[in-house]
Amino acid sequence: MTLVSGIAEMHHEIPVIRGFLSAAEQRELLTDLREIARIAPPFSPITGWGKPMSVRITAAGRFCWFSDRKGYRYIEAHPQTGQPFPPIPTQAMRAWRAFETRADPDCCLINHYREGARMGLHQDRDEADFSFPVVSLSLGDPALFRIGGIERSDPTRSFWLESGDVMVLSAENRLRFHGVDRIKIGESALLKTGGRLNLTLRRVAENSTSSI
Ligand SMILES: O=C(O)CCC(=O)C(=O)O
Ligand SMILES: [Mn+2]
Repeated sequence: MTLVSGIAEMHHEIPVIRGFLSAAEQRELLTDLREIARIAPPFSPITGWGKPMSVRITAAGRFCWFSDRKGYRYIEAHPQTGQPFPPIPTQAMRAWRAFETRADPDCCLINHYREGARMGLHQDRDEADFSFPVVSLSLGDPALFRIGGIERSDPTRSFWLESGDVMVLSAENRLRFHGVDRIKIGESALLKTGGRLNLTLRRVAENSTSSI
């Protein structure tokens, strides 16, 4: 693995590249994300229990993760507009290509955490080929990220993910259970209204050839 910039720290053997995105690159990405949110407005998926998730999501690229009472799956059109999702932003694509050059991602899931939002412990296992990583980018307020093993009951460890950090879940880390316990609201000045954005770049389909 090539570490393009910043210092890699190992947390539970998970590579986190602190400050992968410079302040200017974070602002550039945020500008693109605002445009994406205008075209593909963030929504709160409904869990299998019928409760809306506390995180609001949207996506760039071919696929967006989605959940309703029927279960969860990847979708190719925005649930409200019916339109395809916009292209993956340049800075996000750059982050993926720093770690994976065999093929581009076909999904950039965008999670927005406001005060009180969290994400329960889960695995990312709805993608076709686990030999491709999940590359995660954090923007805005810090998140207390929890990661365990490949069984739900395995012990977990927590660390903070901050604005500009990139984390790579690959190889033996790809199927570890993980989640976000809380956000430290008001720490970062990047998002005017506070909160955190998390982008996860993924390769969902076996056969996606383009990056959009
Ligand atoms: O927000 C994060 O850091 C994790 C997000 C996540 O696990 C997911 O979207 O599947
Ligand atoms: Mn996940």
